[in-house]
Amino acid sequence: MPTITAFERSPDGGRGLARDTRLRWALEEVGQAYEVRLVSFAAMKQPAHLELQPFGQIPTYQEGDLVLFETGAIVLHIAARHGGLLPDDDAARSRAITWMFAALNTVEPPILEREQAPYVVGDRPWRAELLPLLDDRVRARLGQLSARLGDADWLDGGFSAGDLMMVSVLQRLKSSGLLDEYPNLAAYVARGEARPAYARAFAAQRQVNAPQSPG
Ligand code: GTB
Repeated sequence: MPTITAFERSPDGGRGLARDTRLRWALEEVGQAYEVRLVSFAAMKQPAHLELQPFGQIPTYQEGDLVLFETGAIVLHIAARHGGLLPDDDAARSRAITWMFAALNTVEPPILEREQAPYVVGDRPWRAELLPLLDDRVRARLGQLSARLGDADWLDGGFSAGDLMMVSVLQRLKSSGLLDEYPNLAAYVARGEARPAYARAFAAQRQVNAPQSPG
């Protein structure tokens, strides 16, 4: 049974935004049981964890002798070994993987940049000019993605690992209000979250991070 690592207590208080949720979701989609080893921030920086994840982060994935890090690589590994997250047709499979990369390499970076900027910039005088520019960089990507999705349910045919990754990336914008400017993207995220496998993954991480709250 694979073992993943997750925050001992996520800073998001159980909103499911830490990246172990992506792995939990993928594992739930394919019906693979898993174990979770919780790690503290301090332990993540210690040699034993750095052996698994050279950047001192969660999540990691261990399956026998195999140790993986990077959620993209891990979800791809899970999807490649089980049915349900990648189409059988070769071309469709490659397109689904393309959407995984698009989520991680094209859509996620401006979202993270926008999220982290206030902490990086602090109270420097140009803060008020910079933050709206970063909002616009996110809007540019959302507009393009929204145009491509149109009124389809998923990015390319049926639900795939590409959608799992894209929904996970977009979730990070939920509290910003930006996603609501693109109703088809907001509905797309809601569709992902309505999947029973996502509900199980969310509940499992919430059990760790907000055990007193029903969610
Ligand atoms: N590219 C790597 C991957 O995809 O696996 C990135 C992994 C990563 O960013 N891990 C974060 C981490 O370990 C946790 S998920 N951070 C600690 C550190 O770097 O020291 C990112 C995250 C953290 C917190 C929230 N939150 O509170 O809302 C959301 C997302």
